[in-house]
Amino acid sequence: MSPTRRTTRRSLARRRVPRAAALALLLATATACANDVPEADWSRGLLPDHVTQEGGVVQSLWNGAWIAALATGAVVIVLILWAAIFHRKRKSSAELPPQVRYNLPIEMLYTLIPLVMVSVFFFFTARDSETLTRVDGDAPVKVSVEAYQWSWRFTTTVNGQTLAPVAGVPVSDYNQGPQLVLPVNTKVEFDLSTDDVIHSFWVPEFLFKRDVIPGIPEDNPGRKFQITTLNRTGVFAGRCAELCGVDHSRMLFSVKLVPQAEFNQYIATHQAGSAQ
Ligand SMILES: [Cu+2]
Repeated sequence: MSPTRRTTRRSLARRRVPRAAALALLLATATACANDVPEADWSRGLLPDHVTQEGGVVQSLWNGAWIAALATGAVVIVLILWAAIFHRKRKSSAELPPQVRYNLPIEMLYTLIPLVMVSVFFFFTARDSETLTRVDGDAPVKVSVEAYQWSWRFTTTVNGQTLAPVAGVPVSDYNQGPQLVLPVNTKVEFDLSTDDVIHSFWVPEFLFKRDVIPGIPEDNPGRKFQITTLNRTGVFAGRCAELCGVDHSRMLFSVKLVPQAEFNQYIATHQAGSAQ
C-alpha cells in the first residue's frame, strides 16, 4: 500500500470518529425526547406491552411470524454456506461438476415447501384478522371517535347514557391532548368517522390501528372495531397514523384505563350537558 493511501485512510478514520459520536448523541437525544414511545422489549419481539385481549392475539401472531421467519432464514443461510464451502470448484479438477437437470423430487420439494409456508402464514393471519375485526354483541361502553384536522373528539356512551364529548387541539405532548377514559376489564366498541381527510386511529398499546375514512355510512362495519381492556391501569399515548396535513404529528391524545369505581365517578362528573 502506498504511503499516500495509508494517510488518506487514517484521516478518513479520524473523520469518522466524531461523526459516529455525533450520531450516537443524536440517537440518545431523540430517544430521550420521545416520551410517548412505549418501551420495546425483545421478549415481545419489540412490540409494546399490550393492554387489550386483542393485543394478545396480535402478539402471538407476531411471535409466530418472526420466529418462523428467523428459522427459515437460518435454514437458508446454512444451506448457502454448505453449498459454498463443501461444493467449491476444486483447483485440481478442470471439469465441471455433474450437471443435474429436471430433478423431479427436488423441484417438487422447492415448490411444495414455500406453498406450505405461505398457507400456514395465511391460515393464522386470516384466523386472527377475523377475530380482531369481529364486531358482535352489545359492548357496555361505546366510543364515537371523530377525527379532524388535527385532533380528535371522543363521545362515550355507557349503557345508553351519553357523556359530554372530549375534543382536542393539536399539541406536542400527548398528556395535553384529549383524553379518553375507559374502564379496565370491559368490552369497548369504537366507531370511527371524519369529515375532512383520511386519518388513522392508533394506540400503540392496543397493537391495532384503523383508518378513519370520510364518507363511510354509519352502518358500515368497517367503521367499527371492539376491544376488551385488560386489568391494566395507566395512561397510554395515541396518535394519528396517516399523514393528514401540516399538524398530523400533533394529533396526539391519550387513553386512560381506570378501575370500574373510578370510571363510575368519571361518568358522574361528565354527564352530557354538565359544565365539564
Ligand atoms: Cu390525522
